[in-house]
Amino acid sequence: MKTLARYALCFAASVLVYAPGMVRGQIINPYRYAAPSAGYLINEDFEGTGYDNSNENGWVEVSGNVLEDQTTYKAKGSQALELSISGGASGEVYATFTSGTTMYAFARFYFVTHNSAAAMGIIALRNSTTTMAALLVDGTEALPTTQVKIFANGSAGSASATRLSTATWYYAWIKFVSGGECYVAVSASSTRPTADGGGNVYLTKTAASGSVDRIRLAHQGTSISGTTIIDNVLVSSAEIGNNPEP
Ligand SMILES: [Ca+2]
Ligand SMILES: [Ca+2]
Repeated sequence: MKTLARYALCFAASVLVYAPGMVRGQIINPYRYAAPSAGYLINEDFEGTGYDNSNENGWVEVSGNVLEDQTTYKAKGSQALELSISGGASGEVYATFTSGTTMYAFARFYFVTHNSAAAMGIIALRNSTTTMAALLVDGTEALPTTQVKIFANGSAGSASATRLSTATWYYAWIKFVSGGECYVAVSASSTRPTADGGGNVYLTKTAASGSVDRIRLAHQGTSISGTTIIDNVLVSSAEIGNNPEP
């Protein structure tokens, strides 16, 4: 390479690696600006003060008592999200991501208390106006067990043969595909179920056509009181398998 061209290349490279606040010549740690985990649109463990800040748009706390630094109950690391409501309030927290027509999500959840008189969305894949696919727990079963349903195309499907309990960490998976068959899967083990019953939840329903750009967690309506913990939240355009990101 000719000397002039070499100087030009070196200058261009030095401009490219320089950023405000840096000492010129400092090498950028490539991991500092890397995505939190390859392939995930959201990868949130609630570690450290506040959120992981692992997606560009962050989290929005709409209502309820939302504690993102809760340390008593956690599935991964030392902190998890707690959402609790009482006295006829509602609770909602969500995060946005790049819109898609096929989307998968995963989370760990745990009921500390659950006094439900209405459906509650544990994981919902939504757009700004519509829930396209969601994992619901229904309020019609006696405590401490509760029914699980899939919500898609404007209504809930039939209940799972398996009921959920308080004081148990569950793994949850959900699939949304525009105009196609969605699933919700729940297990106390890290293996994603493909059949309903025997302690596992696996339910399917056809979704309406549309796209999703946000995940809503532990959404509680005004007829519910209780405390729900969420940890290890993942969103991807590719299917999420057994025990991801343990
Ligand atoms: Ca955590
Ligand atoms: Ca935190």
